[in-house]
Amino acid sequence: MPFDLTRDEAAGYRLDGFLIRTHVFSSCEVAELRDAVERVAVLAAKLSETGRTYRLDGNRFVDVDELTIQFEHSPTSETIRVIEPVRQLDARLDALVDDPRIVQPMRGLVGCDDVALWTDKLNLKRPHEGSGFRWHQDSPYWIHDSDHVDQLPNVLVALDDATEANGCFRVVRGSHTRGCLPGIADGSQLEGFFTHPACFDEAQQVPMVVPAGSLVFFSPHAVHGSFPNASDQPRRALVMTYQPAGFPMLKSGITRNAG
Ligand SMILES: O=C(O)CCC(=O)C(=O)O
Repeated sequence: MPFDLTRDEAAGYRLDGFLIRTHVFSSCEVAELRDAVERVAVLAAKLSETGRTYRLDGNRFVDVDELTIQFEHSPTSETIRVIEPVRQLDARLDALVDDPRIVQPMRGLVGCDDVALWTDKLNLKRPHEGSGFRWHQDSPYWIHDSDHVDQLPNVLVALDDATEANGCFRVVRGSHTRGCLPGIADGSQLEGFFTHPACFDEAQQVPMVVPAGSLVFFSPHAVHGSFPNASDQPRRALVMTYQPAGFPMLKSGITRNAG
């Protein structure tokens, strides 16, 4: 298949815990995806008026059915930070789940001929306001809901040129090899989910400085995060997570096979 992983890519992913493909989507496709995520941001803002609001470590979250909308961290901010899951809100985003440029390499990373979606999110990282993500693995979030947590690789779809200034995504090279790592213990509500700094080498972080339309595949065990967006440019990204076909998605319990 044309988009299958090459042997070198598969070996690099096993070693590093991530893999980059640049210029996968054309500028026209990126423009369509940006329009879709902005439609979804407007819709999510409306939906959030009807949801259940709560705070974790002081930050505002709103749940509307299976949807979770996170707001930026300044106490009165109305700016959406993350929407999860998101693809069900827009046909263009739903279609992306089946894109062969994503599904074919995903089959290799999941290790199955057929794959399904596990979860997906939109990170908006707005200019000046977009907050950082502390170092974490995704697998500790999912271990209680999935019995195949090793088979939940992610793909980040870059919707803007990502730079150090706008808070590009970062992965700690080689941090994925020891399964779920212990969390920090700083008394915060989410402490279990932020990886203990003694368990990985921050100096091995690799900034994913990639053009819009690129893909970053990364292991569910890879320690990753990002710094705030201090620039006047957005750094929007969709992150989709796959699994073997036939299993239900994390939040909705519906099965969404891909491809
Ligand atoms: O987009 C980012 O900077 C971080 C994303 C992330 O950590 C996540 O989606 O789990």
